Amino acid sequence: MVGILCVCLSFQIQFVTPDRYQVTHGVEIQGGIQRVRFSDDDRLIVEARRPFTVAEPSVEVIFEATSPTETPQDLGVEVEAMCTGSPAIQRIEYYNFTTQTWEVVDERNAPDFDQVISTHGRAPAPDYVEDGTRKMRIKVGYHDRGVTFLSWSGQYDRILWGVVP
Ligand SMILES: [Ca+2]
Repeated sequence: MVGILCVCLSFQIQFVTPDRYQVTHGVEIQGGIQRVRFSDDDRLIVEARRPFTVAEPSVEVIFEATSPTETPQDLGVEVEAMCTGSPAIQRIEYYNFTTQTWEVVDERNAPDFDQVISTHGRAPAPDYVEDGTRKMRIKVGYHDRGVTFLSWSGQYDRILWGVVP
């Protein structure tokens, strides 16, 4: 029964790409919103900068998209990105508009090749959609854990929301 439900829901899933992004840590080397809409190895590239505190990332980008509905049944995000520095941690966070906090949904050693990571929040899906604007917001950051060279970067190929209305 659960399997049938999943199949039914997956038929209804709507895919949404980012409307805009903002580089909050690091320096944009190669940009443009189109780059993060397609999985084509044409990437948004952000060069690392040493953060003010250890808790902060060296590279971080906030992405926003518009949900087809204010009250989705389900919501997830696929992140296809990589990092040229090692060792580094890749952290993916969703903005919860109800609690007005960021929630870590995935954290791992930063992949050094385009790796597609499917993420899902723990809160009810509508919490990740802003009332009125239907805005959805995530951030993907890279945290330096001892990279020994300069000029490393976070590279974002595609960000894709899947929303079940
Ligand atoms: Ca791309």
